[in-house]
Amino acid sequence: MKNVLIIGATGQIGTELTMKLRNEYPNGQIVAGYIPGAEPKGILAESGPSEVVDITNPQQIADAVDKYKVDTIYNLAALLSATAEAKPQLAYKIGLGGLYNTLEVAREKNCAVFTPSSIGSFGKDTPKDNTPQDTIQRPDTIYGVTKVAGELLSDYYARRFGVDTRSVRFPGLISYVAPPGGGTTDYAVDIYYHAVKGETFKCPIAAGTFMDMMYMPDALRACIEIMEADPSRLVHRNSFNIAAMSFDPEIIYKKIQEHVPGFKMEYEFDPLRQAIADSWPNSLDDSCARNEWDWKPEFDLEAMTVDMLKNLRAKLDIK
Ligand code: AKB
Repeated sequence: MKNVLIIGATGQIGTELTMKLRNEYPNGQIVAGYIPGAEPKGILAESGPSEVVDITNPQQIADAVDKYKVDTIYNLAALLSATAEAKPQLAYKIGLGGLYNTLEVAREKNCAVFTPSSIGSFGKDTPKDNTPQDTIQRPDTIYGVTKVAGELLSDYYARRFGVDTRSVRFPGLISYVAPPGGGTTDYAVDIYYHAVKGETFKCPIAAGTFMDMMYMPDALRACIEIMEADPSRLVHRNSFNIAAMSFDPEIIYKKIQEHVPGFKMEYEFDPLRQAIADSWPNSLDDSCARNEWDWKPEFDLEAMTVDMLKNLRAKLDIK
């Protein structure tokens, strides 16, 4: 990996991944691809090249790949699960149409491709606890449909055309730099903002709803380690279960209260997000990722909470 195009570079993952890649590959061109209206700002804009790359426009992808001699594409463009339900046609166009455009450019120009899948690729019929790597994937959401189809399409391009496609199934990602938008797991980010601001948090997800979650530094390492993994060890490609922690709203609430004693949470149920969460696994088995490319998370709930609270207080200038 030397010259990299990140499509969706100003989103929750892209903002931090672009900066990490620029730090770790100082001799490469790390190109922040963005859509008009979501321009890179500050250090993201100043620290390297950026280009308008709308994933629904294959020519823009091809032009950026040619201009910077890109060898690896991180395809981070997607509508998250709840937003995707409100705009299913657009979710399909970006999630699957965009992936097709990316894979075609990669096939023609010999690029490796990373496209995240998600715990959203599973559905009600999937075993809920310790969900295996290879299991039933019959999601009810358009987000999940694009993720499962994307896994299959990416494996097809690897098998049929030799495109080096690799991927992980992300849990809910918790971070303080750029906000997520429109996901089912976003509550686990929002709760920290409310805690540091001294506000009561209204939780949209019911007590007892367990989902896998991960702190962003672990997710960023996964993005890079999977693309750097020795291909001869990979039995799977698209997509690996990865896991770090699993909790329900009560567990994260109590953990934050240990550090912010007066913090209060109430429930304000969101039927759409609850239905989506109910169809997703409680916890994933990530042993294939551990065996095939030595995946190992570093942050548990306690370590993440300490770091999130510290960084959010600094970001929001709250003592
Ligand atoms: C979402 O909630 O939609 C995402 C995901 C788990 O893929 N965070």
